[in-house]
Amino acid sequence: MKPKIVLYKALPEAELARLRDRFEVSAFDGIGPHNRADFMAALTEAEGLIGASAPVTTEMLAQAPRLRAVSTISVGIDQFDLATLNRRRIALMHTPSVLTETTADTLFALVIATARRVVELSNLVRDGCWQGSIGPEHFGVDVHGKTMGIIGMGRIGYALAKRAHLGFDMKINYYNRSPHQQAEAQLSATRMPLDALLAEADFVCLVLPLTPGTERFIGREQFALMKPDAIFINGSRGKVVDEPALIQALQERRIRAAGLDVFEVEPLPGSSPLCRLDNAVLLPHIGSATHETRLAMVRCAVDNLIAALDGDLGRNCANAAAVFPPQG
Ligand code: 8YV
Repeated sequence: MKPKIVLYKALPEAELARLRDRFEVSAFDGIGPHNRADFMAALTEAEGLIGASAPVTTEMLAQAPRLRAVSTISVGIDQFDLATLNRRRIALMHTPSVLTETTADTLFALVIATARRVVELSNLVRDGCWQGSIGPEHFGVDVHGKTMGIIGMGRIGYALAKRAHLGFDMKINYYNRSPHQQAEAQLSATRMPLDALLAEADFVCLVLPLTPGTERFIGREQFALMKPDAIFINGSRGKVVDEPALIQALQERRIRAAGLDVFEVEPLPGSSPLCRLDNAVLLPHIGSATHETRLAMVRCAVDNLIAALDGDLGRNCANAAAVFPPQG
């Protein structure tokens, strides 16, 4: 009898086949009103759960008494009821090792796009408004040689700092709970208090995970500390920022611009004031969204689930995120 698992995200056929070889799979393409009842029913027998882009709630876990492992196709684990997973010693696996570089590429794309007003000026051309040589009213600002303040020097923060320092001669300051020896040794990065980082940075890049301690970590007070020509980049989670305060800072030009890949509410409603700001570059949460990386994430998540349900968490322990059942 194959263990039963529930899948809540559409997978490439080859990866779905790998799961079906080993497990009895109840497959759902997302979780919504149209399939929630069937999803909840499938959980009752499930020993494993795999997917992404949907909260796995306390109610869902209560519906899954046999659950032994959850494998998320993401690095973020903020959509899980970690307390329940911990209490029930359910393994939560994620995919940190395969999306770091792609996500750092996306964040640096936002740095360039906001600094040089790429979207705004591309639209000017598309709209037939390019009437002659571009004047100062359309100039952007340099990136090379400027100061980048990174809030959260983890894997993605370090990959971003590499691009900035080694590729663009940028000075790297960072705010982190602990020192990052490699960033300091390899990139001459300077760890400093948040207020000092905000006051000095030309580019403030937020790369913290969303946790109860980081909700609305950047708000009115922090935006007020930033330089008026500072550019704010958010590659963490929307809820790590006080979004109304960000909107006000942009509307009042208290900061120059923002490049955002994440939002408090996703998808971002078209009615959001952010959609009407010419000094905001908005992306639909595409940090890791390349063909290569998303396939690598799926493969990693499938490997994680197989290892966890084989009872061999040590095989992929680098991807063990939040809880690790007792060994043996
Ligand atoms: C997710 C992300 O993979 O990995 C994360 O935490 O935010 C994205 O790269 C995506 O949102 C879920 O598929």
